Amino acid sequence: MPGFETLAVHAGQPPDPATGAVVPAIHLASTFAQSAVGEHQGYEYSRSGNPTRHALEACVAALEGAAHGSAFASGLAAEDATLRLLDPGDHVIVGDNVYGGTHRLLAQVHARVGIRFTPVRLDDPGAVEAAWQPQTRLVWVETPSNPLMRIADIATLAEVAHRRGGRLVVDNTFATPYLQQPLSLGADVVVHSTTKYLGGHSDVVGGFVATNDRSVGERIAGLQNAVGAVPGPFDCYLVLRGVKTLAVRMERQCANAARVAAMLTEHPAVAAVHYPGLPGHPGHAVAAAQMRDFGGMVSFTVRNGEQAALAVAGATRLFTLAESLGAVESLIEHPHRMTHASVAGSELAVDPSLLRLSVGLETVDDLLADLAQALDAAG
Ligand code: P1T
Repeated sequence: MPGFETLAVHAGQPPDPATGAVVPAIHLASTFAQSAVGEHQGYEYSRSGNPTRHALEACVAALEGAAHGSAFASGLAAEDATLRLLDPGDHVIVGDNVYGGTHRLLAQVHARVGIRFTPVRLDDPGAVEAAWQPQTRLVWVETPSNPLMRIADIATLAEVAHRRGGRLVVDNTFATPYLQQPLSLGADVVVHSTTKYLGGHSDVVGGFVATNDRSVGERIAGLQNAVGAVPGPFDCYLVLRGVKTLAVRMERQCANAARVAAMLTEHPAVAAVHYPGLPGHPGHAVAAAQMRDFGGMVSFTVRNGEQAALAVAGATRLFTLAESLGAVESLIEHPHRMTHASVAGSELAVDPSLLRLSVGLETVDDLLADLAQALDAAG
């Protein structure tokens, strides 16, 4: 089996046999000629299948160790397809700290067609057992979670889900397959926002579903075609291009994030730092066991409350104030008012004094200096 970096560069994209081109072509065609009715070269219509999309699907599936992979127009489209595996009356146990849009998708879209869900702290497997209902079909976990960086034990949750007759879905957006391969730990389905580390350059929105379960893989591919939330060929090309450098980007982003987390723990304006690489993080041991490194995301609370947090977010010069994460440039955001505004006011609301950092590839000393001046000025 080739190594991760080899798969990232080559899986699904051999040189073009017709021209020798070493990068996959962007096949813009929406339709493909048939020599007789039903006789074609594997492609009929680009919603059903597109060569550039297939290259991406083969590549990311290989990185996740998956037999089946389907690309979607966004992370939420990938999540939506996965939730459509359920029937009315089915119940989902979902992490109580997930991307705000994931909760919104459950609460405002799937709940309307009879899907029920219970948010649970997933770093406590006992809480999952306690929340289990006869109709529970899925456990949905983000690890590390957005934005609190909580760690859930994937193998333990898979064991609980399977013993009870359910499936485990892991949103692997924060970790990426370079740091963590949920299917090898027992998860049934992996979902991604490829908008983040896989794309890696803040220039494309996309999603992905990977699985080794044939019936799930076939249903997801069927939904991709039937519902039609497919990414365009150029978007597929951008994600493929990003994936080639995933390993080297991730290594440096982990190293930079570790330095940022260490610096924040020392700063007097900071109350708490959430980074699984810190030995005091409650999920440190599990993260060390199931991840290659601890990731490029860090969140922290400031001592002086929401106004101080907003002031810090407005005072950084190198960290750009923006939603999203996982790209080459460093970002700062205020989850309570931005990415998690859809849960503000609910029991899942995020602490208003929390800030989230996506640590990028700039010179780390510049990043540290920028945070220090912003905290000194505003914290
Ligand atoms: O934005 P989209 O590609 O649709 O992906 C949704 C999504 C799914 N899962 C996780 C863990 C995510 O973080 C996201 C999107 N998150 C942000 C935009 C953000 O800034 O947190």
